[in-house]
Amino acid sequence: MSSELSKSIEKLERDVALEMVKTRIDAGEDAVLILDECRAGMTTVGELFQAGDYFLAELLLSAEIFKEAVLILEPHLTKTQGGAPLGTIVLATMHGDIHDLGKNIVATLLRVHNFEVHDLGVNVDPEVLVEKVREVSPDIVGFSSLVTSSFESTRRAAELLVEAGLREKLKIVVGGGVTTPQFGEYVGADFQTLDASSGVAYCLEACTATVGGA
Ligand code: B12
Repeated sequence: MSSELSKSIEKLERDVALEMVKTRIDAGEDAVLILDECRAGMTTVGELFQAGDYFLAELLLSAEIFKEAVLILEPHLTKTQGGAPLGTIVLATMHGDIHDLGKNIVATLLRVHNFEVHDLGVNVDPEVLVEKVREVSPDIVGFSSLVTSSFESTRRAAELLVEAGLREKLKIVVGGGVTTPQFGEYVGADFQTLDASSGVAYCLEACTATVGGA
């Protein structure tokens, strides 16, 4: 996907990008689709960084632009339901990884869909995650992973859930730009995705099935 909006983010044209986001949301376009285009721009920024054309400063700047775009879009992600929460989710970016933009979007979308979300933040130790799972008995644990340096701690957290006898009571979902189906298998996840919408769709299905089948 390479739209004008993705390109303006890729080129770090803050004002152009934010103006486009405002104009398109005012014209009634779907906030989630606009977010997806912003994310595509971020992916290209990552590729430019990897190629040595961009440096950490550019990564940081892209993150700031993205955050501002999210601020504009957030009020337009309307609440779909009321009443009792559909399910409980513990979300975390594990030890070795400080990326949180994608995780924060997933958290917002899940709340919009009436899930109770416990977001543990970034650089989370596996033991801390397991403690939270013990405390709140979630239906789903969601791991966000953007750097390979967090792969091991993510897998360790999943292992600890098995060892604690908590694994069979919940589903594990992994997402984030560098994840693959192979990484999903490595962690023993039930679902792996590169986008928030399909992640939310999976969570909705998993919790509806639990409610219906219980
Ligand atoms: C912005 C950015 C940063 C920012 C992060 C700011 C922040 N607050 O998050 C800063 C500048 C801090 C940063 C730092 C670093 N970064 Co960086 N960064 C990026 C960049 C360009 C964009 C990431 C992003 O936010 N994308 C936008 C969001 C919305 O997309 P997303 O995270 O994929 O999330 C979506 C989906 O994946 C999904 N999702 C995400 N999580 C979850 C969870 C669940 C449960 C579900 C269902 C769905 C889901 O939903 C989201 C919305 O659709 C990526 C490039 C890329 N390809 O991703 C590199 C990238 C991730 N960074 C990289 C690197 C190397 C680093 C550094 C190590 C650089 C350095 N030398 O210091 C450090 C990391 C330090 C650390 N230990 O974590 C590499 C990682 C390579 C690798 N294979 O490990 C990448 C891939 C760039 C590259 N191509 O080289 N980075």
